[in-house]
Amino acid sequence: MTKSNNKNDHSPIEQDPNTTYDKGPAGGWGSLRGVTRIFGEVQGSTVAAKILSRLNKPGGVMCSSCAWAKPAKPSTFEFCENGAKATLWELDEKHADANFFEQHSITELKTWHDHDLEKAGRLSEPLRYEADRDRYVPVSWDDAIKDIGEKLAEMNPKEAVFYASGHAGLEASYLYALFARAMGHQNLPQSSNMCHETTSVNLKTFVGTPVGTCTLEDFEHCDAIFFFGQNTGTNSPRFLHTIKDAVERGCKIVTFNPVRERGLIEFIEPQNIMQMLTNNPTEISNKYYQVKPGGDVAVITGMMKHILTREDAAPGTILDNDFIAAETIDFDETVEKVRAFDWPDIEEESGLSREMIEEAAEIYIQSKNVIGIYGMGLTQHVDGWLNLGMYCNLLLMRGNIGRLGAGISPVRGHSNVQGQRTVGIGEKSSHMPADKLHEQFGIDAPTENGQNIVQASEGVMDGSIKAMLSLGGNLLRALPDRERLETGWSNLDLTVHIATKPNRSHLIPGKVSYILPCLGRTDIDQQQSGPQASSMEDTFSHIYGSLGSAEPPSEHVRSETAIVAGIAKATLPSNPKLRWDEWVANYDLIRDLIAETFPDDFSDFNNRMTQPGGFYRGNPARERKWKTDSGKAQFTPPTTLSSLGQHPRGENGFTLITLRSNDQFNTTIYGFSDRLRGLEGSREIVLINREEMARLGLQEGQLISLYSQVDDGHLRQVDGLKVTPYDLPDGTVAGYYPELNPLVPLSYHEKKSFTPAYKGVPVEIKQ
Ligand SMILES: Nc1nc2c(c(=O)[nH]1)N[C@H]1C(S)=C(S)[C@@H](COP(=O)(O)OP(=O)(O)OC[C@H]3O[C@@H](n4cnc5c(=O)[nH]c(N)nc54)[C@H](O)[C@@H]3O)O[C@H]1N2
Ligand SMILES: Nc1nc2c(c(=O)[nH]1)N[C@H]1C(S)=C(S)[C@@H](COP(=O)(O)OP(=O)(O)OC[C@H]3O[C@@H](n4cnc5c(=O)[nH]c(N)nc54)[C@H](O)[C@@H]3O)O[C@H]1N2
Ligand SMILES: [Mo]
Repeated sequence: MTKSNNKNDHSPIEQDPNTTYDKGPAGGWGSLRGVTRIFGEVQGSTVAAKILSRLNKPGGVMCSSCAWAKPAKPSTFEFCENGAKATLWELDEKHADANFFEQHSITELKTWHDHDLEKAGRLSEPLRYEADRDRYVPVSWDDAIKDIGEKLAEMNPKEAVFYASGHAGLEASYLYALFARAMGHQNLPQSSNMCHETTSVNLKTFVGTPVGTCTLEDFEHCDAIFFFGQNTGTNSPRFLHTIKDAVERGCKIVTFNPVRERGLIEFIEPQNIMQMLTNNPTEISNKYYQVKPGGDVAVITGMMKHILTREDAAPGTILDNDFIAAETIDFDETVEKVRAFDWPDIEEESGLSREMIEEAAEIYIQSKNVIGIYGMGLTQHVDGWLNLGMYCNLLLMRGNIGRLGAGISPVRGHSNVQGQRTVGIGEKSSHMPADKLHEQFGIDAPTENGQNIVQASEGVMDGSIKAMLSLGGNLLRALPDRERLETGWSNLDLTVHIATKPNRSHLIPGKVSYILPCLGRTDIDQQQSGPQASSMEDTFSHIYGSLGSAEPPSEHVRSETAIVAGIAKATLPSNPKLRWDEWVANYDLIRDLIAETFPDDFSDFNNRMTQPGGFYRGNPARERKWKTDSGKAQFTPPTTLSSLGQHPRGENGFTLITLRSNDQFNTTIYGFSDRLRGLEGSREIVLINREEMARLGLQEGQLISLYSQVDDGHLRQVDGLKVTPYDLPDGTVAGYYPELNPLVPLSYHEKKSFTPAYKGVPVEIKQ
């Protein structure tokens, strides 16, 4: 049962001899080869090379890949393999223009792979769907905007949904959030609804802030970093430099993950000539435990039991009792519940031995300052709230929240996903203060909350939603229940995509459908008052300006800010306080508005956004100001040992985790090389361990089908998946997102925040 790694400090972590692995570490030469390949594919130029050299530096472009920090003192190349891929992908010299859409019907494009669709190049003129011709055809901006505005104005505002993927800058995002509320709805779902909504809702309950409490500085002072369900090497590779520095200072790294992710095992810094030439990686995790999916609650329960036993033996030496008494509530009830769980159940649910869990707890106890990192491995579960509650419990026991070198630290996804929320994109009234909107613009925003992405998708399927605007993103790939959603989507009265590249969602047009091509972050954004900067917020609540320097793909491409403002102006009755044209002419004015609406976060915004390292908008929990209902930090009594929820997983039942490869950014598939996992060539695969293969009589390379086990009257199935042996816990299968999304039921989501439970899908294998 307990087949996980359990090695002594920094002895190399052994690989399962039965599994094929690339021998290369994260970073290193492999990462350079990855960048070179994309450079060739998109016909990269000297302009592209120049933009890369300024990436994530003051005055340059802020990377459109992940939300990791942009340090005040950047290194020579402050970008990673995946940041370079995202940047080059946007700087594509090829164009998906009117000619392209003339040559290829929608029916034909639907047979294309996601990779090839985006590879067609940058969208370069506005397009309108013509059903008779089964094609998108060119349309003038004036006609497009006028038609969209008229249709939205005629509609009951509550029937419209404005989705935002976390790309667009704070300026466009603020206008989008303002537009929805001025129109009369708050249906403003965002990509974080599929991602860290579990964080936004539950961290707020536990410690009073919807975002992490750490900053980059903490990583210079921590003694241990725990990683639960975050894949640094693939999803936030620049973080590896920070971890490497911490390791070299003696900081301990402890990882819980069902998959042995290369980046958390060893890393070669591509900028370190000696390391590159000697091929001598830094070992990252001191301990790596292959927990069962959903088993993290059990792990932390076990760790807490051990900590309590140690405190019992020497009272006052292990827990931070003063902190617990002064700053927290519900500690006693939590302790009672933790003590009531038995070790055999903890071992069963976690897939780890008591010895392993106690060993991890000892590292925690021996470390003065501890940071708790997490990602989708904790948030995308039915009881994700309990994962976070338990993680906070663990940290609060020793006062590891709200002091230097310690804290709870979710690693956010899209480069501005956190910032979009800060400036009002979100379905709740609390996301944008109604009194300010009234004061600034004479608008009466709706008082009832709007719809999150799960609710909005239900509305698309049952016909109660009529229009869908997408500011970036690819919902029909990213969401669960693909087939049913596509049917509902094609019945929408209006679909509008503001996008940089074609994708699958564009190919399911509503009755009236537009694709509006927008500038990317690398492009020069020329407006009346000159070239405009935009801004974004990172995972540590720092805000930076970003300035594009590439020629836009064509003169017909507009900025997201201009497109949003244009549609707003065409939709809303005239209001002298909504000065859309003036704002588009000069984004400084938009930043002034943001500072007025959110004075605590954005005072003096225009001046501060050029500060190296960005400006910090602060975090109350970091200062032990708990903005919770009780005014204290909240302990959470565990109610169960697993975060998987109550679905049947019988003899043939497996828990499916959906993974990202090193060669994708969400639904954007750069290629078919998952180098860090040693998986090449195909994404239509299912990973499973050899013992389980033998038990089921499966052969390597055999094609099988996966079926969803959620029995709600809908058949969910994906065929043609190649069996691929891989070192995973028993009872677990893994495969790629978005290919396996048809298996995830929309109703299968985190209980409090509605985040789809993409990491714990009950499935069955059929041969
Ligand atoms: N290159 C690249 N970078 C990206 C993205 C991308 O697609 N590509 N996407 C961006 C976005 S939007 C986001 S939100 C982030 C996502 O980044 P992450 O938060 O790292 O998300 P995932 O890669 O989906 O999953 C993280 C890890 O969770 C593990 N895991 C699965 N189930 C469990 C579990 O039950 N318990 C534990 N402990 N671990 C589990 C998986 O094995 C995986 O290693 O990355 C961002 N950065
Ligand atoms: N099974 C499974 N499903 C998942 C996940 C999972 O782990 N497993 N992860 C979930 C997560 S964490 C997330 S965040 C969602 C992601 O869901 P989305 O945010 O909806 O998807 P993306 O793939 O990030 O969007 C890609 C598209 O954005 C457009 N784009 C790129 N850059 C720009 C830009 O600068 N401006 C504009 N306007 N458009 C741009 C391009 O047209 C591109 O095709 O998926 C979720 N789905
Ligand atoms: Mo995400």
